[in-house]
Amino acid sequence: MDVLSTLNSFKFERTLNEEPEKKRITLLGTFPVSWSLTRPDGTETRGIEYTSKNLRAIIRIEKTAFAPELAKLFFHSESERPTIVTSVKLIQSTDIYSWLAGWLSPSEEHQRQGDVKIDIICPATDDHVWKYSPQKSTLVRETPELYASVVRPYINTFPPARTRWVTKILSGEAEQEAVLFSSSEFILLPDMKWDLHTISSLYLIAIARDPAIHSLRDLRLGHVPLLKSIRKEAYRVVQEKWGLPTGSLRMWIHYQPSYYHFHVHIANAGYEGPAFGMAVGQAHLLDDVISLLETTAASGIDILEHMTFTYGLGEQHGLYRPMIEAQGSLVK
Ligand code: M7G
Repeated sequence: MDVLSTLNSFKFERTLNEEPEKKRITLLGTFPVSWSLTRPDGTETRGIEYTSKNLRAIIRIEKTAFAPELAKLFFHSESERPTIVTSVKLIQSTDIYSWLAGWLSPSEEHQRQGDVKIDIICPATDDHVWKYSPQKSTLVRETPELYASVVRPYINTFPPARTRWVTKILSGEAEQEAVLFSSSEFILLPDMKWDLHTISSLYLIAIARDPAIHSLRDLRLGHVPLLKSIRKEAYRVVQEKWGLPTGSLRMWIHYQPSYYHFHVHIANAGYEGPAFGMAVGQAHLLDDVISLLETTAASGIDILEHMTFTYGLGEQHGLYRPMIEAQGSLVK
């Protein structure tokens, strides 16, 4: 089935989240079992064969940023090229101020990146539905004891399917044409959040090969060479491929992450805000983590194992209830 026919077979159920400030909307619905998409390498991803029911799916639609090279194509200019604004309507005009609604043509340049980026998760689990639903966040303090009694058992409940996308990338089964760097320690590739065009919102992910590192909590002094290698190779790649200099990247680690297979988020330093997973408490700068591990090395303490971490949890997060109940008596 071609991509458009697949998309059109989506049966809308309800809007999960509206985020006008991010020009994004998230929908819940279903795809028929015959759902399939052809990947860039020609292989197919399809619905699960053994189910006879429709597949629950989440679709996120986000307006893409304007590429800088589009600027000259907005209206008639010295260039012979056609403009990309094909229709306009005046909304209002007062004094020296006027505002209009405009419609863009699918010009060649414009088509390259698309008007919208559409993310599909199919079949979507309950965890996905909770993750993409709007919810109030509460701060919790995770002591090493709470990690051992609440968080670690929570991580252990995850079936391998939860990180199957990671193992597929690491084994070479998925996204191979996109890989930017690969070594015996980690793999570097574009994050699915990136539209692959807009350099100002460049977003890469480095995934460690060692499945024993579940999160920030598991990092030890022995992992510093891995962390430094991620930092070095990320800078080398973005310099060679996109001409971005040292200092142009922000690299961070989420705690809590959604996926407990260690990875580092790498984004253009100019791309920031809590909406992009950089909230205080959630995002830990890679540089700071390296420094923390090195500075405390002499004391012989595995610092990240012994720290108390404070972070926000959405009320639908799997850890929310157990953490709130367990920490109640500990908050002083
Ligand atoms: P996280 O900190 O575990 O959770 O990061 P978050 O999603 O709450 O940030 C996982 C990162 O992996 C996110 O930045 C995702 O966008 C990215 N990601 C997730 N999946 C399922 C894929 C995928 O299949 N391919 C790629 N390239 N990136 C993914």
